[in-house]
Amino acid sequence: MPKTIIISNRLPIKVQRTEDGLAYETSEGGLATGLGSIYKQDDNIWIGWPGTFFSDEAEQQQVAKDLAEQSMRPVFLTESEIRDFYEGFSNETLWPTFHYFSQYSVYDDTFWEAYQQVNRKFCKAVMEHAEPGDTIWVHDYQLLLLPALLRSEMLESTIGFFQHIPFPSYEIFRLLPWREQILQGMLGADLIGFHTYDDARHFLSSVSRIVGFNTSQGLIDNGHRSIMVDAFPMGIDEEKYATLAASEETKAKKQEYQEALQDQQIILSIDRLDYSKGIPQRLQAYELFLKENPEFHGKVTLFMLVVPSRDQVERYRQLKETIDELVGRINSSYRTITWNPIQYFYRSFPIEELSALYSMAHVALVTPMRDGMNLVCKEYIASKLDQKGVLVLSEMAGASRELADAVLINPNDMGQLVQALRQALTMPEEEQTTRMKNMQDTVRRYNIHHWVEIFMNRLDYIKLKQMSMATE
Ligand code: GDG
Repeated sequence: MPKTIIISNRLPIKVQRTEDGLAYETSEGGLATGLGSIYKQDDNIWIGWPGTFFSDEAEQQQVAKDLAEQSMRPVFLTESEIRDFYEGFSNETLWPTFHYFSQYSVYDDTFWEAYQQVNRKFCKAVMEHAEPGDTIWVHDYQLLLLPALLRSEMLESTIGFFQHIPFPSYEIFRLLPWREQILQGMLGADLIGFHTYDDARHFLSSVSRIVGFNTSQGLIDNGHRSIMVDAFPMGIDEEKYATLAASEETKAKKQEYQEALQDQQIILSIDRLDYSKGIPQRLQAYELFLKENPEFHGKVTLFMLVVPSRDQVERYRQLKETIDELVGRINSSYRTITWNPIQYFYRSFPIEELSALYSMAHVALVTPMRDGMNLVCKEYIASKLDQKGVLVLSEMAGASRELADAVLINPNDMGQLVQALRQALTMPEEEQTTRMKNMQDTVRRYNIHHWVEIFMNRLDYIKLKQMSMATE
């Protein structure tokens, strides 16, 4: 029976060596939940890196055997591959360019070589399991060359590709020395999905200008096949967040936090450490807000969670220092014996505590400079069982296209951010509820399961269309 193969750089599990042998920790991420309904069924599988280096062959065999029981197949990467392919080309070349920080991009042939080599390694791993008739779904910017590599091995197969980060405008994308090879790599797919129509439009424009293919109404004609490009805004497992928020554990945590914070108004900020998330700009806006609104002193707390990420990369280390300094400056300037303007944490929280923070926060401050979608804001909305609370959201996040009832801001406009904070903290309850209800409807309807379903349906549709065009 034909099967579905999901491929991403990381498997939805982390394998670790412990004193008692190998330990397996499954991911709770949204993608893992959504695709769980696919890869755990029938003979379907998920292929990716297990997150730890294994050079010993016996150990690799053990990991492969254990993962096979959970429908996963590992691709083992070496330390130098992770350095040059992942930290290098993926995170120091593609990530900054795709997030409009091209001045941070490193153009290094060694990185590019490693990127090609690892994409070929993934292709080989897929070919060990793929059979004619299988459906293949490749995820994200680490594997942009994989669709074409797979196509050259299996001309007739059904290949979908989804990019979780933005696709920049042609003027930015064309700065990449390997722009054409990257587009050709993606064009091996039958369906190419992005979070927003703007991302899809930018991609189409790059294809027509750089590769010269005809593009019309979301279809690309490469001379052999019709390739479909469309927007699929990713949702979350809304039910999971609503259930968590109603749990006794979350309620107890919420009460504990509220007592500790003495019923202050809480502004919540949660991100991975990344310059695309606009954390320093957010802190500067909060500092200005405190300066201009002394009546809020002692009454409001910014609860800021920064989750460690990519801290081997120098730019991320610098960003961490900038944030530390800003938090120190703001707290030392405004704190009193009984009040701290910012509660700052540089670590990851268990999901139950995250849920308590979401459900107690009066305001969620989500102000990325650029973000493919941003799931944190959707998780906040799903956790608001009492339908109170305000979302302040950057126009530069993909989520802003769906959440028109948020207080939308341009993260570069300090004055507007300060104004939005004031508006959020003083918004009448009735207005909060109206806005929250509308946003909850959207988050509930367009959840992660809906996202998976429409992507897969569209993939079937384009395949059928290609076949009917071939027989015409
Ligand atoms: C990429 C794109 C796109 C955060 N802190 C903790 C924690 N988290 C979880 C959140 C959320 C996830 O991490 C972050 O997701 P985002 O979507 O906000 O951001 P990226 O990681 O940059 O994701 C993005 C996404 O892919 C999906 O396509 O939306 O634009 O950049 O789920 O809950 N989870 C736990 N503890 C924490 O402290 N357990």
